[in-house]
Formats: sequence, C-alpha cells, structure tokens
Amino acid sequence: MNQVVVPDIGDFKEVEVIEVLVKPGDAVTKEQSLITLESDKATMEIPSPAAGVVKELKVKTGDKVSQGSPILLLDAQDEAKKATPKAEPKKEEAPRAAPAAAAAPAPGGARVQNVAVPDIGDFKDVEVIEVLVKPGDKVAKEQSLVTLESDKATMEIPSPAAGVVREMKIKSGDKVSQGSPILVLEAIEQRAEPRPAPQAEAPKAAPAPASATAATRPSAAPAPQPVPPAPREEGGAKPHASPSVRKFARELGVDLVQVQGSGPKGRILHSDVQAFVKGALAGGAAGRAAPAVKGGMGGLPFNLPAWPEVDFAKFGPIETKPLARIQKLSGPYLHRNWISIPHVTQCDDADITDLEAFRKAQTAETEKRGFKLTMLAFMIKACVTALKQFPQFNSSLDKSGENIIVKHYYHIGVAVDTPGGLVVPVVRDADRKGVFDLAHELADISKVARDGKLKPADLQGGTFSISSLGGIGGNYFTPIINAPEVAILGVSRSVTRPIWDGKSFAPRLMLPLALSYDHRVIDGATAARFTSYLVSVLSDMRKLIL
Ligand code: CAO
Repeated sequence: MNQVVVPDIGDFKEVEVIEVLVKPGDAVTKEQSLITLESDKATMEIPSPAAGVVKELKVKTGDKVSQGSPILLLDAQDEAKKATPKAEPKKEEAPRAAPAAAAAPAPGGARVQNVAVPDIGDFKDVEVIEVLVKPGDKVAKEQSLVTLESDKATMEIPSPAAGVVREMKIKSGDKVSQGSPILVLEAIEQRAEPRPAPQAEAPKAAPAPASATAATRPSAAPAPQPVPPAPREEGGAKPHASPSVRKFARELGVDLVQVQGSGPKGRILHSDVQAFVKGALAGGAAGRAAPAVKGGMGGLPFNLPAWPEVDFAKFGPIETKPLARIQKLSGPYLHRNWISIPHVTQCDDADITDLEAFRKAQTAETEKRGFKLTMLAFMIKACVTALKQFPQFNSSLDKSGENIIVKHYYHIGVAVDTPGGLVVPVVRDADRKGVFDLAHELADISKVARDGKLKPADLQGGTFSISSLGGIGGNYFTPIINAPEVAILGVSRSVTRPIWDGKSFAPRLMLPLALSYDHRVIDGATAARFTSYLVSVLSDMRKLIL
C-alpha cells in the first residue's frame, strides 16, 4: 500500500484543497489527477504517482496542505509500486526561487534591477499568456508581473521588489525558460527595513509540480456532467483563467463560468471580468445573468441583501457535509438559468388510459428483447410531434437576444438520476427513431449515466429536455429550463382519477405534465396550445403517426 503525499510545491504552504477528484474504490491511472490545490498564485492538480486503486482518502475539500501532507492510500499495481514508490517528484523538479539578477544603484535611492524568470522546475519554453504590467507602472513587492502557462500548470511570476517598471523584455506569446529576462525594474529602497539578500528577494514562481495538470484544462477526472438546466455546451469544463483573474473574480463575486473569455483559446482576462461587471451594472445584455456576491448558497444577485449567516450550532446539533461533485458543478448553471430566464410553468393532464393499455400489451415483446418499455419513450415521440407543430419550442435565443435560432433536428435531453447526481444525456435524432428504439436507447444511456461513464459529447446538442419523475411519484413540479434551450417538460406519476365524460364519471389514467418555458421566446397562449396539443397526442396515439 502506498501513501501518496503532496509533492514538493516550492515555497507554498497551507495551500487549500479546492477539489477532491477521486474516492475510495476508484481505479486510477498513473498521472491521473487526484486533487486540485489553489493558492493565490497558482492552480495545480496533483497527479497519481502510479496506477492502482484508491483505498482511503486522507484529505477533503477545504483542507490546507503542504509538501508531505498525506493525500490518500493507494493500492498500487505491482509494476508501478516498483517504479514509483513515492509521489514526490525529484527535488530538482520543484520550482525554486532564482536569485534576482544583479541590481545596480540608481540615482535617488532607487536600484535598477533586471527581473528574470525564476527556477520553474523542469519547464522550458513556457508560453507567456499574459503580461500584467507596462513601462511606467508602479508595482508592489509580490505583485504578479506575467502569467506563464504550460500544459501542466498556470503560474504567475511576482515582482521581487516594489518599484517602477522601466522596460519590458517580453510580450504575450513569447516562450521563456528559467533566466529569461522579463523586465527592468527601478526598485524603490525600503529604508525602514534592512535590504534582504538577493536570494531572499528573488521572484518565486508559483508551484509547478512536474506532473501537475493545469486547472484551466478539463480535469482528468470524469467529465463534469451538468444537470438540468446546466448548459451541456460548456460540458462542465472549468473556466480558463489565471489564478489572479480567479482571485479578482472572487473578490467581485463574479462567477467565471458566466464570463466570455477574449484571450487566446478563450482565456478569461482581467478586462473580461471588468467588462462583465460593467455590463451587469448597466443592466446586462439579453439573457446575461447579474454577477453574484458570495452568499451562503453560492451567490445572490448584487442588489439583494446578503445571505443570512446563522450559527446553526447555537440551536441544536449540526453536521456539515459537502455537496456532491455534480451538484457543485451544476449549481451555478442552475442558478444562472433560474435568475436569468423568465420561467413560466404551464400544467396539464393527459389521459393516457389507452396508451397505457397499448404500452402494457407491448412490454412482453420488449422484455423478450431485453429492455423495458416505459411511458418515457412515448413521451419523447409525442414531444417531437409537438415540437414540429410549434417550432419555437425547439429553438434558442441568439446572443443579441433579438433573434431565435430554430433547429431542424430533434435531440431530446433526458434527466437521469444517478448516484453522483443528476445528468442530462441527449437522445439524438429522436424524430427518426421508433418507440422501441427510443426505449432501448433510454435503457442503455441511463445505465451509462449511472455508471458515471457518459462522455461530454453525450451531454451536448440538446434542443428540448424531459425530466420524468413518474417512476418516483409526486404531482407536478417546476423544472428549470436547460439553457440555451427554451423549454423543458416535467412528467409526474400517472394516477387513476374519476373524469366526467358528459354523462358520468369514468376512471381514467391521468398523466400530470408541467412545461416550463422561456417567456421571452414563448407566449403563454402558445404554451397552452403546445401542452393541449401534447395532451391530445398522448390521449390518441394515432396522432403520433400523422
Ligand atoms: N407514471 C407511472 N409510472 C411510471 C411513470 C409515470 N409517469 N414513469 C415511469 N413509471 C414506472 C415505469 O413504468 C416503471 O415501472 P415498473 O417498475 O413496473 O416497470 C417504474 O416507474 C420505473 O421507471 P424508470 O424510472 O426505471 O424508467 P423511466 O423510463 O420512466 O425513466 C429515467 C428513466 C432514467 C428518466 C429515470 O429512471 C430517472 O432517472 N428519473 C429521474 C429524473 C429526475 O430526477 N428528474 C428530476 C429533475 S429536477 O430538475
């Protein structure tokens, strides 16, 4: 059994664990990310030193760790055990502060100093992705000067001293290694304190464990899976931004997933966060959510009172438990959709007495073929028929908020309850599939979802969603629209009710439906027509073939 510990992460101590990516019982491959650490200067993922099975976790989200802190116990595969007994990378792989380049005295108590890239471990030819200062700028000691990004980590190089930038020696896109000149700094003498030795004032690179993975890349852990209404388009990948931009966003209470990056490869820059806040204060573009201030439930729009902070322990025993990974990922999307889409929910009941009789008559056949035929397959078919009749339900608002994009394909997202949380895999081209094919596909895709094996592509491209709680119970609910879609159908459990047929009450099997729609795109009258049409199709399945 191997104890995996935090490797040499340079001078960083007490760094926060912001994500634990594995759990006991998980089989991990060598180099697979285990946890994500974040300091104010770097974000990094700690990879597994070997392939094996996680036996026990020694950390949890929110813990503070330093070099040598235990992460987990790993039952490593034999070969790996021999090859890699410990998690620590070689000492020389760790980033080290480089001595600052010689500083020459300058008139007026200032010293001109060439600032160079410090020891950044084994990294060479690392790209400069952002230059954060310009000639004439006053900088404080430790203020970030440039951001470097390799495929393993994002790191900011801080200023070794307070002073004024005299000359830049690099620009965005340049490739640098240890010792490459960054800029010329006219350092201001701190007369009150004795000047530290050059070694001590050298710029310190943010930690870059040799095999850490940049947090800005999608993690090696299973692809995050959004739940309704998390946008499948984002695929749950973390926003691409440097640590200082993340910090800046945190200070302003801006949720980075809502910010459009204008940097290379869509990276979010300081200016993007500023523009986002300005836009939100000015009322925001159509469909854009207001930035949130951190509150007890992950943020509230600006102009609302702060979330109440209550010491619950004062009133009785309590227990604090982390949200599931998928909940943490999908919460901001749900919140965005809830506050930025004007939802209305239209309810109706479909008489499915005949359809249920037909379904039951077919079940022997499908069971023989190895899958279950539930009402959901018919629901998908009926929804496609209604979407064809009312194309605005199969559309999305464009960025300007002035046009809708109507889709001529019918990819239906289906909410699936899994042990890890809700996910919404997409059944593609539902219009071209028969009810049996749909039922078969539903069985397959919900199994893949429950096994946690969905790929990002399985979650993308939906045009309309269905959330069925029919197998569980309840009577109507208000599903949250899965942006950029404009409507979602919530299906509840069917129940036999006495229905007046004009002469007498007859027992009929009624299916409760609740359609949430985006009122910017769909009028109330149109929504009522859509649900009435859907009800008529479900009540008389011959309409499915029209
Ligand atoms: N009324 C009455 N019974 C229903 C029903 C309905 N509307 N829908 C399903 N059932 C029955 C099925 O016929 C099945 O009966 P048997 O056990 O006798 O065969 C049973 O309920 C269980 O069905 P199921 O859940 O296995 O299958 P499904 O096709 O209806 O649903 C799936 C598949 C994956 C959608 C479902 O399992 C699931 O995960 N639902 C949860 C979705 C969810 O949590 N949504 C909430 C989102 S909130 O934003």
